[in-house]
Amino acid sequence: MNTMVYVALGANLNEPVQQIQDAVLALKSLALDSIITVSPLYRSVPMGDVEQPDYVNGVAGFNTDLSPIALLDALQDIENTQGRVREVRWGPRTLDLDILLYGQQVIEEPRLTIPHYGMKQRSFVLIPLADINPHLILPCNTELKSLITREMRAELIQI
Ligand code: ROI
Repeated sequence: MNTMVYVALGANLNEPVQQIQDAVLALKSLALDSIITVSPLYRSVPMGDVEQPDYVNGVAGFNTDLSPIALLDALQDIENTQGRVREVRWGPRTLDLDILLYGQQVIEEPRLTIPHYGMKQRSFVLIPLADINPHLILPCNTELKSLITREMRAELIQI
């Protein structure tokens, strides 16, 4: 079964733009016919209390036949290949790949919460997601665009 999935991309260490570009190439291997749509990339101020460099953020969308857990494993493999070490919670990272949406499924498992728990509050997720799918309706039936405020738009600088 093919499912449309959206993955958030984030990086703020070791050439973040390059990290994201490398991740996009790696994600192609998970996508049906290697076709993926990637949003513009944005520079964003770190969310959270840890002092750290600005982030580069974007979103990728693609069809895949991987199950949610197989997709999670594949994303963690890509993060690890690109040198991610799990250190400080909410601290800096070379690469963060989070599943935002897996079709219209709602999943609550120990390793996986979909839709991503913080996505509705995060400008650096909502705006690039709307760039690639402006008419998206979330599984809770909320229109994605309705969550994006003027303040959120002011937070991001397109690269
Ligand atoms: N802040 C921004 N701006 N972008 C991120 O991708 C990001 N990722 C995180 C935390 C530390 C919550 N802050 C972030 O995991």
